[in-house]
Amino acid sequence: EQTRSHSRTGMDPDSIRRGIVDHLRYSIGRPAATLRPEHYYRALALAVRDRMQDNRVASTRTSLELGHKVVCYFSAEFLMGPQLGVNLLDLGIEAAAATALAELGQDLDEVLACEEEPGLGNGGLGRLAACYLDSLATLERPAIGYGIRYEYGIFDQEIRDGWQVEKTDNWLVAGNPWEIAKPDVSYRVGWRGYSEHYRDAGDVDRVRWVPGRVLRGVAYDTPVQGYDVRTCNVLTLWSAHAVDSFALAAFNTGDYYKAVEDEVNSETVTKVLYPNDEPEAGKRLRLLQQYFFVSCSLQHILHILDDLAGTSVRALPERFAVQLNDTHPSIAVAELMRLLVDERRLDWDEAWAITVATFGYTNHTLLPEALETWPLAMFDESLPRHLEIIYEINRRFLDEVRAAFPGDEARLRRMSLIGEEGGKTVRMAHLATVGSHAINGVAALHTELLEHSVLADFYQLWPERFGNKTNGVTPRRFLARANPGLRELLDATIGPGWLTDLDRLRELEPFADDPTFQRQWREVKRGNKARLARYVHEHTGIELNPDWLFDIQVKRIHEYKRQHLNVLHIVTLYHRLKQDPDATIAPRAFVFGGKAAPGYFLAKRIIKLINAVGERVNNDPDVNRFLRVAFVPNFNVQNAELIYPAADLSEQISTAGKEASGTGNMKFMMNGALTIGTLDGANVEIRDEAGPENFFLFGRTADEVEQIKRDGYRPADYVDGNPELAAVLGLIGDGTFTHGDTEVLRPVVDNLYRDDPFLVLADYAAYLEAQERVSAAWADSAGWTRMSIYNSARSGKFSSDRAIAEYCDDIWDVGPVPVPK
Ligand code: DL6
Repeated sequence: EQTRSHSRTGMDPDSIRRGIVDHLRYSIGRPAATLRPEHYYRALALAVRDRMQDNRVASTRTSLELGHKVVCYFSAEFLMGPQLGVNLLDLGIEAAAATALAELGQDLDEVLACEEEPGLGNGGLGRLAACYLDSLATLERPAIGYGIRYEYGIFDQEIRDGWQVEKTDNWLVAGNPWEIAKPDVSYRVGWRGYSEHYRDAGDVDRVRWVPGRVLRGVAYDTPVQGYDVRTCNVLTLWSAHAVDSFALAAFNTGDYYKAVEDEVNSETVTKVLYPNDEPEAGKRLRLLQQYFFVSCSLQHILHILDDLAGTSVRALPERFAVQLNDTHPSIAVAELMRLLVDERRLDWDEAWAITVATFGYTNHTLLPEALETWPLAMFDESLPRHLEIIYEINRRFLDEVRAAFPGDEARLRRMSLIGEEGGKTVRMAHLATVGSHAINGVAALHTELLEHSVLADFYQLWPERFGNKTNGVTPRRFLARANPGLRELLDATIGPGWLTDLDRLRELEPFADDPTFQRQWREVKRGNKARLARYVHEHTGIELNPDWLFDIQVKRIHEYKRQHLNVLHIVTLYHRLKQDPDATIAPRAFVFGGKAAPGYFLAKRIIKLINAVGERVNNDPDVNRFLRVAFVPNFNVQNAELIYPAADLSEQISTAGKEASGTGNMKFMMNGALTIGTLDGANVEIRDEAGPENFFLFGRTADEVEQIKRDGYRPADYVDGNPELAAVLGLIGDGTFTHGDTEVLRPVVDNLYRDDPFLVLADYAAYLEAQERVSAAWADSAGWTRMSIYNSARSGKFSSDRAIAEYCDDIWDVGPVPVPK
């Protein structure tokens, strides 16, 4: 048995080759002559999954047998990215797999390129969840990620005539070799209906919910392997189905069609990811999605608890820590109360103590329009019993507030779980806050703003519940996988081990001025730039010169992230070059990437603006010797891995106080880019770590932004006082970049001139000045290289391993559980 299992899942090239061949034959089943790289991809993925499953079984056994606490990360989004490459890295079998494939006449890179990435997230929030799963496994903490198995993830973006065009992302069409369907792990989830009061056998008043509709959730499990450890955790995603779909068919053919219709309707619940990076109130299906995955997950957790011999539901907080990733899963607070009070018949106080001890809540946004609320009437119709529970939570909570702040009626109104302004609503951030023992922001500045603005009243009531957990990103994917050249150089310079102890990058500092090391550093960067240039050329036809400064901004397109400020700089340079034919500037390639929410009018115009300016700049011989502009279509995890390592300059230019943290800023820094940025989100800490001399700071602070707004901001004043800015806006508005069309970009110019809600014009002059400092620094190649080395060397804090260790110590109380090899 031992030998058999060894040969089936051995880690040597021979066993892997046998695994591939077996899966080609038994799982894929195509004649040898018709096999293409995508078939080898699936066969290798299945062979790798087999090896992870061995670890998964051992991990489950270890954590259950030893009675350890498990982290449950509830998130409506997990932006996992391609799996094969990182799984090979984590298992330490990259070389063995390459050899095995070569023996079968296949190239690993070509096979890797066949993977369709699961885009089950919009941006930073979903990608953070994926990085955290990676670190939990690598730090050997037992964990389950719980989310939604969307059939269609974030749309694919095409650029046509400079405009974003959305295409559905049919990621499951060729099958998903990483997941294992678990039809036997299935739960019923109610919806609508009414509550019924009754007396139980012990003569106690009880309530039961009689749902009007019922769905069934089925688990799909994806193993999540830790790096260089045996721990393999799991991501459980729920898929919606009808209950007993065809049961009616036997009785009545008319009902047969009704039953099929029910099946189709039920499946729509997990059909598609909502493509907004900030939530949008009022979408009933979205509320159902949230409730659906939360209910399945909590039922699953209670089920695991029931299966543990001798463990009562009262032990929930000792065995499970549930983290709410933003408010999307916050209905969990009411659902757990329902499960405990209505179904498990605990009394309210005991159930509430368990609930609060179980949940932690991470806030990811301060933007008021992004704080999730649900219209009360819609909520009542959809989840009537939950609304009753929320009313009761609110009644008791407001009593507590009244006792702490007697006579403060305004405070009660501000803190209530029910909002009154503009029609009654359920405030999900308040529900999450009241139902959690720990509440955190995602960067130091963000947490401070949270404590003093959006959640100030709650902070005053329970200061001890608040804390900061600055985000982090996984160096396995964003350094080792994305930047193999740098990985090799690091191994050679500071020796192995840094990949799980990123603070060790500090050992690079003594080499920062060493000419040989500097040359090697520049060679790696140039190679990465050449690699990106090839990709850009292939996908846009635009040629970029890898010897130029690569100035990159990739992230969701949003006014507060201010891609248009970046464009104003480009147009300023264009204008200067056109005005003075003798002018020269340090040549720069500007690279953009990012998706706009399909309904976000201005964000889509900003994409058009970037592409229109790019078209003109790239084709004008007066300027294209110095400037190029490329928009990389369909920014996703896969092409992100090519983009971050190629940057010289990272654009982090959001209006101060608006970006909760940012995580792209960390990925750029790790890969040696210098940041031009505002004092916003984690930029503040990036600058602290890198040293102010290695960071290009500009712009108003969060306090100044608020002050300007209080004083009555008039953007036109900034145009009137700055002829160059006036000329730049004039060029955008007068059709220079749009073949004479003066209407296309008018909304962008008008918005800036009249409202400019994110202070683009107020920060324009400071941004230009900072960009001049960038150009001056770039002219000194050794100086720039030193700053680049310092940025990487000091990026250790931004590893998700550090962030997860803090969550484990301060919020979850979960220690390492090594799984014996
Ligand atoms: O915390 C992850 C990420 C932050 O880095 C970004 O700064 C922040 O904008 C993003 N927040 C959201 C908000 N979505 N909602 N709600 O995506 O979170």
